[in-house]
Amino acid sequence: MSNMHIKIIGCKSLKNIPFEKKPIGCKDVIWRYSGNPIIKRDSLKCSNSIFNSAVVPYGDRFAGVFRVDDRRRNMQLHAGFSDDAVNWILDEKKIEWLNGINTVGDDKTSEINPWQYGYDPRVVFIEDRWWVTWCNGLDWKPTIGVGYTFDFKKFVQCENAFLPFNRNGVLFPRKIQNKYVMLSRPSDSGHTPFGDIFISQSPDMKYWGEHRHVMSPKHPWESKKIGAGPIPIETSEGWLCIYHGVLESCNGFVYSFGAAILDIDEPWKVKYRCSEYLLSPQEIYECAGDVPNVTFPCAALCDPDTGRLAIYYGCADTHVGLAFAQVDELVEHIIKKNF
Ligand code: BMA
Repeated sequence: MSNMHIKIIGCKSLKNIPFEKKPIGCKDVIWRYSGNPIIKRDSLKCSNSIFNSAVVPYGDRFAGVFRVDDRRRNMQLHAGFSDDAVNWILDEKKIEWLNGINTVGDDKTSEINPWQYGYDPRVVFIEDRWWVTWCNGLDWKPTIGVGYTFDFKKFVQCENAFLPFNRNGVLFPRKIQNKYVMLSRPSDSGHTPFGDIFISQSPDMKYWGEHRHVMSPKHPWESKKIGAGPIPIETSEGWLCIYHGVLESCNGFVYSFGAAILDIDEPWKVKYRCSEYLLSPQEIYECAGDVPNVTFPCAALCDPDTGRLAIYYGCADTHVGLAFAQVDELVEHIIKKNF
C-alpha cells in the first residue's frame, strides 16, 4: 500500500464506481476484473466486435460511447447506458450525428464532411456538456472528430480538430490557461509504424494550434508508437495520463498500457514516466480475437474519496475489458519507475 498522499482534483465523488480489491499475491499496480470481458463482441445483433470504448458517470448511472464494428466491418459509434458500469445496454442503432453546429457559443451551421466512419471514442464533461472525440473519416482518411451531447441521445458534430492523418484525440477535462487542450497522435494512412504524442490548444474547440511535442516512444515495450488513452486525471502531482504503447514483434504489434505524469499548467512537460508497462496482453481474451495481443485503454472512472480507478480497455479489438488501480499507488509507482 501507498505512503504518498496524492490528491485527486476536479473529480466528483463516485460511490458506485465498479471495483474489486487487488487479488492476494498480485504484484501489479493494475489488475483485471474477474468477470472480464464485460462487453462481448456479439452483444448487439449488428456487432462483429465491441471494443475501444468510453464510459462516464451520468447522473446516478453511467453512460458511454462505444466502438462497434458491424458485420459489414463498418466502424461505428453507439451510445449506451448502465446502472453499475459493468452491465451495459447499448443502442442497437448507431449514433446519427446532427451535422454542423460549430462550437461553444456559436450556433451557426456549416457543412462538415458526411459521416464515413468513427472509432476509438473518448468522452469528457467540460463546463456544460459531454464532449466526444473520435477517429473520424475525412475523405476516408482518419483525423480527430469532435462533437458533443447533453443526454447521450442527441449528438452534435462539430468541425474536425485537425487534418488527416491523426488518431487518439484526447481532451483534458478543463481549460488550462484559458484554452481547451487536446492530446493527439499524428499518423499515416495505414497501420502507422511511428507515433509520438503531441498537444494542441484551442480558444473555442474549433480552431486548434499552439502545438507542442509531449513525448516519443522510449522503452522497448512502446518502441514502435504511443498514443493517449483515457481522459487525463488531475492530481496533486500533475496530470495522470494512461496511454498505450506498441512493440513490434516478429508476430506483429503488441499493445500495452503505460502511464506518465504531466505538468499541471504546461502539460507538454513530462514530469514522470513509468519505464515499464502497467498491463500487457496476457489473458486469452487479450491475446486472441480479431487483432491478437491488444490492450487499448480509452476511459477511466475515478472516485476521489477512495482513490479507486476503473479503467476500460479494448481487448484484442474484439471485446471491452475492465481493470482497476488505486491512484496513489499508481502515481507512486510511476514516480518510482521513472527514467
Ligand atoms: C490502432 C487503432 C485501434 C486498434 C489498434 C490495434 O491503429 O486502429 O483502434 O485497437 O490499432 O489494432
